[in-house]
Amino acid sequence: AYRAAIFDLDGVIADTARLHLAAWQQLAEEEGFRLPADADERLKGVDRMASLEIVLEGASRPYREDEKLALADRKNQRYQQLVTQLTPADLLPGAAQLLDQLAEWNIPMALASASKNARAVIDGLGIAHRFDYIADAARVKHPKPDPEIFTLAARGLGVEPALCVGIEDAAAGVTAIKRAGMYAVGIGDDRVLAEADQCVPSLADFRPDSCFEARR
Ligand code: B16
Ligand code: MG
Repeated sequence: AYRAAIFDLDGVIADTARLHLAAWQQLAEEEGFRLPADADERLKGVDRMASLEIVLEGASRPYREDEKLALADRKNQRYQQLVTQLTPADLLPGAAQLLDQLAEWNIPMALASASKNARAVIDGLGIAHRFDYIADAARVKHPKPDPEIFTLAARGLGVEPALCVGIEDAAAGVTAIKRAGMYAVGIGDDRVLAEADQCVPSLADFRPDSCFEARR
């Protein structure tokens, strides 16, 4: 059995992808352009500045570096406003039950989210007390699919990567988990997440006893 669980946040535990998208949409409207049609899928797990580059594909003029930083900042202000409205009702199906079960089994848990707003999100969702370690996205130099954030989370928990289970909804995230040497659970479409060791449509379909057992 594995010894620790390391979770991605957006799209796995929290229904926040729609909030990111709404904030980008608002920005695009203010700037007078449209988001690329496949923006929602492509923005999954991608950090803020890389997300901006995707969003700007639809823009009608090039933006300077200083303008890009200002745009990213404006999007983040819109997003943070939306995050203040999060409640436990915004947990994705199965998330609360799984966190409860793993806590009961004494399985250490960490968060490995690319979001610099992860702390505010889990506070709003009422699940901050479940995590023994939160990998700080601001400290991570190489974004997913680099394994850095998952490796950092395992180190934070003090558990060897080979004994960790990583749980992700983005293909780049699943790749990051595998490169970290962990067992990967994919949440979503198994054609997109083909690299995962196990793929389920949602956390509600994940059987904790397929990876973990109670510890004392
Ligand atoms: P922020 P994850 C990612 O979180 C989101 O999926 C992605 O859409 C977002 O742009 C990124 O966090 C950065 O978020 O702007 O709040 O720092 O899926 O890795 O939990
Ligand atoms: Mg995600």
